[in-house]
Amino acid sequence: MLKHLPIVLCIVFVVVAKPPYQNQIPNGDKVPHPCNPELIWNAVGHNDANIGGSQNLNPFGKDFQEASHTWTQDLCHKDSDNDGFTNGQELGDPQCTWRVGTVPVWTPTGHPGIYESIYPCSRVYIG
Ligand SMILES: [Ca+2]
Repeated sequence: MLKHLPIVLCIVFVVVAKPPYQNQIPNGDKVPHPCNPELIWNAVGHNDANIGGSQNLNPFGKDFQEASHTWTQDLCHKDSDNDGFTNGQELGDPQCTWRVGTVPVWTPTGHPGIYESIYPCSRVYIG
């Protein structure tokens, strides 16, 4: 049993290290950064791509919080960032049929909490 301990610890670390809400929305671990689509915006409900927690929520994060951190029909049909696309369209669930643990119909097309065309990439993003 002890010879397998490092493997077990690695698995536990990977599970614990994953942001808590990524699995609660479609493609939560695949949302592209508006300034570089090759990068992933890990903290989808936050204004910082990689810093989660209860502070600094973006409009989608506030709506997700109001929905009790659940992917509901209302949250899916809502356009949290007012960019003309619903949260479901941006996260790859245009028909709002996704359920936790299933594969979304599409890959994400945008960020549900960041209005991409007005996001200040030149001031905020380096790299
Ligand atoms: Ca939107």
